[in-house]
Amino acid sequence: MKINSAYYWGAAAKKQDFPAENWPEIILVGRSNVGKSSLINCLLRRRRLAHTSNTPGKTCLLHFYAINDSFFLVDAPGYGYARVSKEKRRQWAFLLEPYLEKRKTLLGALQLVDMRHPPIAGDEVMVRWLKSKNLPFIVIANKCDKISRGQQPRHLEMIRSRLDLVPDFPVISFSALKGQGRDEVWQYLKSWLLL
Ligand SMILES: Nc1nc2c(ncn2[C@@H]2O[C@H](COP(=O)(O)OP(=O)(O)OP(=O)(O)O)[C@@H](O)[C@H]2O)c(=O)[nH]1
Ligand SMILES: [Mg+2]
Repeated sequence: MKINSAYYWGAAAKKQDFPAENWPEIILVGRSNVGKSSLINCLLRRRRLAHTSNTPGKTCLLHFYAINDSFFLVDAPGYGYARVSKEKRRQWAFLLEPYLEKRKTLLGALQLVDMRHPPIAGDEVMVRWLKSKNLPFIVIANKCDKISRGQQPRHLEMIRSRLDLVPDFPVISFSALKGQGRDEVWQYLKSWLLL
C-alpha cells in the first residue's frame, strides 16, 4: 500500500465531534498497552504520528487518522486496565458503544491481542460483539517479537481457541516494533476498502 498522505485529523470524546460520515473507517480495538497506536505508526511507516505511551487508561477519546485523503484509521481507547475508575469505564462505553453500533462508515475492525498472554475477558467480549454485528474483522497477535518462532503456533492456537475462532479465521502474528505482519494486514485492509 502506498501511503501518499497521512495526518492526524483529531480526537473525539462524543458523537458530535466525529468527522462527517464521508470516508470509510477502520477501527483498532484492544486492551490498554497492546500496541494499537504503535500498529498505526507501523502501518503508515510514521514514527510518531499516533501517540504511544507507557501510561495506559488516561484518556477516553477516539483518534482519527486520515490516510490518502480517502479513509480513516481510528485509534480507540484501550480497555481492561485494572486501575481505571468506574467513571472512566462508563466514559469508554458511552463513547465506543454508539460508535460501534451506529457508525455508517465503519468498514471493519482490527482486534489486537497480546501474543504473550491468553486473551482477557474484555477481548472475549469485544470479539463476541464483533461477530454478533457481522462486522468484518481480523485478530492481530501483537508483540510477536517477544515470542520465539517455535513457540508462536502454540500461542496462536491458544488465542484462536479462547476467542472461539474457526480454524481458518485470520489471526496474524504481528510486531509493531519490527514490522512483521504489516503486508498481510494491509491485504485485508485493501480488500475491505476495495483498493
Ligand atoms: N516489543 C514490542 N513492544 C511493542 C509492540 N507494539 C507496541 N509495543 C510497546 O507497547 C507499549 C504500548 O504501546 P501503545 O502503542 O502505546 O499501546 P496502545 O494499545 O495504543 O495503548 P493505549 O493507548 O494506552 O490503549 C509501548 O511501550 C510500545 O513501544 C511490539 O510489537 N513489540
Ligand atoms: Mg494508544
